[in-house]
This record gives sequence, C-alpha cells and structure tokens, in this order.
Amino acid sequence: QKDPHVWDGRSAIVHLFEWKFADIADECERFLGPKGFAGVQVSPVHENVIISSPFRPWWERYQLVSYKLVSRSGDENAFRDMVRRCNNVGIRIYVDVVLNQMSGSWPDAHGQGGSTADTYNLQYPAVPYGPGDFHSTCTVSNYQDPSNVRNCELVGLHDLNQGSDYVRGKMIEYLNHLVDCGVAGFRVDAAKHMWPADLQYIYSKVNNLNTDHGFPSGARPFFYQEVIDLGGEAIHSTEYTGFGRVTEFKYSRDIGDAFRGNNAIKWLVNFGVGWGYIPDGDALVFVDNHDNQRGHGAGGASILTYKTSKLYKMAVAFMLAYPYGYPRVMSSFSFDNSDQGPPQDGNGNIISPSINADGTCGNGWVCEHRWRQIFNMVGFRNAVAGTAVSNWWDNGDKQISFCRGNKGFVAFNDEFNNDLKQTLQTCLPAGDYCDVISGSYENGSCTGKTVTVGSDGKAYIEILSSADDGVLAIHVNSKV
Ligand code: LAG
Ligand code: CA
Repeated sequence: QKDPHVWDGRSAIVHLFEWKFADIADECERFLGPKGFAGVQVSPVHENVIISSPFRPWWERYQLVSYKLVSRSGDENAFRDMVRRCNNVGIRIYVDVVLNQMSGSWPDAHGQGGSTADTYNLQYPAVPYGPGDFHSTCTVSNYQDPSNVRNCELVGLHDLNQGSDYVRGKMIEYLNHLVDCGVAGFRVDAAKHMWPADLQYIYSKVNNLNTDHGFPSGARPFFYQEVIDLGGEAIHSTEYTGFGRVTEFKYSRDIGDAFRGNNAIKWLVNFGVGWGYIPDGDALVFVDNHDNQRGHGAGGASILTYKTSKLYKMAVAFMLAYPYGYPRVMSSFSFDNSDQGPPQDGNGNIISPSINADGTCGNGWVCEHRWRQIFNMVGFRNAVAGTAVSNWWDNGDKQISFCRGNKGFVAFNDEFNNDLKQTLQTCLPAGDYCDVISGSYENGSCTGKTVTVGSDGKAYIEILSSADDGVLAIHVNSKV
C-alpha cells in the first residue's frame, strides 16, 4: 500500500487544492497527461458543513456531515467522470480522506447535499453516527501523551472511535465506494490522531483497485498518511510506515531552511535518510502543503511557498531532481489571510481557473504546476528515473550540481551575491542541450539557454545571482 500505481515513466503528483472536478478532468487531458504528471490529490470529496462565518473558508472541507460524494468541487457524477477521464490519460486520482473526525459544533449544520447534523449532540443522521460512535470531548493538548492525541478532539472536531466495528465499517464502505469510482489511493488526514492498529485494520479491508480503470488485478490502494513528526513528541511516523507511506514534514521544513539560506545547500548531499528521515520508500515529500503554506500544520517560517517564488522554484526543482521519497507538487490559489477559501462568487460557488495565453492561470489561481520551471522538472524526473546521484559538486557553500546517471544534470546557485561560473561534469553524452529552466525544448528547438557538453562530459555552466532562476537543468530528452 506504498505503491502509487502510476503509469510507466511518470513519477510526481500534484495537489489541485480546492479545484472543481470538471476543471481537474480538463486539466488532466489538456495539461497534466501531456506534461507527464502521474496523479492528482484532490481536496476532500465528502459532504462537509457549509461554514458562513468566516465565509466559506478552505478548512470547511475538513468538517464532515456525511460520506456522500457532494461538495463545492462537484457531485458523484462529476467525480466519477473526472476519475475516468484522468485515468484514461494516465493521471491517477488520490482522495484526501478525513477519518479522524466529523465536524466541530455549529448551529444548523448542513452540507451541500442537504444533509443536516445536530453537531452539539453528536448526531449525524446521514451516516448515521450518534454519540456512541465518538470518543469523549476532551481536548488534544498534550503531544507527549498518545492517548490524549488520539482519543480527544483536535481543535474541537468531534472525534470518531475507529476502534468500533460499526465506525470502521462505515469508513471501509466509504473507501470502497471511492475505489469503485476508480481512484488509486488516499491521503489520510490527521493520521497521527488515530491509532495505527485501527488504520491498519481499515486499510486491510479496502478492496483491490478497480480493474475497469486499468489497474492490474490484485493492486492494493495507495495510502499516504499525514503524520506530523518533527521530533520531540511521543508519536513517531514509523508507527505508520508498516502499512502505508507517511508525509515527511521534516523534509518540508528543512528544504525551506536550506534554500532560504539558513543552512547551506551543500549539506543536501545526503538529503533524506542521511538527515534522519524515514526510508525512501516510506516517504511522501513536498516543499509546502495546503496547511503549512498558510501557517497551519507544521514548519512555520521555514516553509517556502509561491509567495517567495525564486527560492520556491529552486526548492521544488531540487525535490524533483533528487531521488528521495514520492514527490507531491502543491498547486494553490492566491490568498492574503489564512482562512480565505478558493476563488468564489458571492454564493460560495468556486470560480474555475482561467488559462492565460502563456499557459499560466488566472481568476485567483496560482497553478504552480503550470510554472515552466516546475512542470519541466517533472519531465526531468521522468527522464532520469532509475538513476542514482553521481558527481556531486559544491563550492563549499551554496552552489551545487549533480548528475543523475548519464541522463540528467542540474545545478543550483543559492548565493545571493555570487555568480556561479564553472566548468562542471554533466555526465551527459556530448552535444547541445536545452536548459529546461530558462526555457523549454519544443518542436526541436530551445527557447532558453543552450548548454554545450564536450566529449569529456564537461560543460561551462553559468547561473548569475541576478538571474530570474537559480537553477539550470538539462537531460537526455532536452538534447537540441
Ligand atoms: C490536520 N492535521 O492533523 C491539519 O494539519 C489541520 O490543518 C486540519 O485542520 C486538521 N488536521 C483537521 O482536519 C484544518 C484547519 C483548522 C480547522 C480544521 C477544521 O487547519 O484551522 O479548524 O481544519 O476545519 C477550524 C477552526 C478552529 C475550530 C475548528 C472546529 O480554525 O478554530 O476550532 O475549525 O470548528
Ligand atoms: Ca482521534
């Protein structure tokens, strides 16, 4: 349950945060498939409490009224249509599932599908759940005490008892419904707040992936679990790695610190297990996620986001160039305050992204996945798959380069006042290569810098500190 079941030659997923299903389906066909992405994480698909104060925040989707597939992203028909269209073009769908909790207490709670709940009395008739299905209403307050973390309410969210056969049964039914729709797996929200044995049991009862959607028979769903473990707490990510991957939050924090210049990037030479992280095959990695890009979750001021775009693109490029963990690219809407929901009209309907002539998004959507430096590095990652890092070079500080076998080469200049001007070993066969950061290789020609590799594999590499981008990347598929 650590295999994402992606198409051959694809190796990165993107979180299309708060996108509508119909827009995701279009994006799979017109962009993600052609650019070689492997999958999409979609925001929670269940029916959530409609919150009007603050007005329709993004986090309302983490407050459930039922397991019906109806939300601001669309209904079950739209969901099924999206999954089929994305699978057809090689894009897998992973659903963010919320199993820890239902909602907090809200007057007149109701959802998009018309379901209601008496949240103060723990009555959720559309599931149905009643008071006997929940833990007590104590508050999560002591991260040194696993029972408190797992059996109490996280920020006032009514805490389900996954130890009960009835509750587990409802969750298994929900996950099986999604498997039937053709999804490839799940991001499990707040996994740290549930007992590992309960999750293991639930996962073990979920059906094999749907062969009508091109999955091989016997394929187990992919599970990647949100466990925030920066050290110093009683609960460790390794309690969850026996039966799924875990989001490696140390990676997100540390890559931010490194590219911000707080820790020279030469130290990234052994990024991953060498830094005390969980094993490569257990990790789901990311530069930022929908929580920590806005000060929720973990990582604080270390986290890089679209708001610090030059350093952000460098960190994402490093993530995609360096082989550790399964990478997830974040795709955001722009925001000024941490509650703000997606671009929406006065009735709370999500406004679709528009696509500009240059391929970027409008209508308030950032679409980092459409930034050339990011999607071209997805292409780089696909091109170098299966190779190891070799010929690491650094200047003893904040300039680095390395090869991926004889298939790709990448260099970074993270120094704010010094240019990188070096003749470096690229490990590539002699020839001219298109730098896929400063431009793209399209229809046989390069819109960016061209790098000439000699018969000794060396090339003159220049990244000025004043340049728009602090990265240069060439690979076998960008040979001019
Ligand atoms: C997580 N980890 O285990 C996420 O890191 C965390 O961000 C999620 O909370 C949490 N799981 C629950 O799924 C998010 C927002 C919270 C929001 C919560 C429920 O970060 O801010 O809480 O979703 O919507 C909101 C209010 C709270 C209020 C609570 C209950 O911000 O003030 O107490 O709702 O009504
Ligand atoms: Ca819990």
